[in-house]
Amino acid sequence: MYGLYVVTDEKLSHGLSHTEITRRAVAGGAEMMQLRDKEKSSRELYETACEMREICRERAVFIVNDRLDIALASGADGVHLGQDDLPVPKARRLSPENFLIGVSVGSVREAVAAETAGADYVSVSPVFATRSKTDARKVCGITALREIRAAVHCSVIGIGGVNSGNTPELIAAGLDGVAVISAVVSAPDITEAASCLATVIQKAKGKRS
Ligand code: TZP
Ligand code: MG
Repeated sequence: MYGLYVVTDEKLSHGLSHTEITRRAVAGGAEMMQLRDKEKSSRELYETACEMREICRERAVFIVNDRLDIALASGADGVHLGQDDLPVPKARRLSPENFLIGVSVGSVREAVAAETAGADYVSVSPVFATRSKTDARKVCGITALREIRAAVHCSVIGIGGVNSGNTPELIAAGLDGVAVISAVVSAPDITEAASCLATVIQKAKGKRS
């Protein structure tokens, strides 16, 4: 878990659906997939989540962004919450055993708070500048990322402007994995891009141990 974490986005996929992105990314070695869509109706999201649930079964961890209701209804493995979403303890109380809860954080204070509240992982967000999220907060950078890594015991991933070029330095800084949209979702060949990035992560983890 946590190696390559691909977040779906139909606006950046040159016409491919969430499910098609998922099929291709999982075939390339994505270990985690997140359904992220701020526009679909609840019914549409639910139906997409159910399809992604099936594609990921036994092959990748399936997470839903923002919507705990959709995550629970579709049988997802977890939910990813931002600072303005449901509080972690409330989400935890409503969730089954072993359900994963991830939280976006931008500082040591937020990371410690998320861990204390019961998050399974925190996502340092955005690590680098990104054009994929219009309302992204201030860039954290590698120094803050190291401080966050040192401050919590839970899994830590990074998102925002991550690609195969900067992944080695992120993994060397102690990240458990990296989350990406455009580096995989916008690539001409999603499976190949996922496979390349998964290999870069594996190699970088190998150098660490
Ligand atoms: N959260 C923080 S940055 C971001 C999200 C969803 C977008 C990441 O996209 P990309 O294309 O990998 O920079
Ligand atoms: Mg959110």
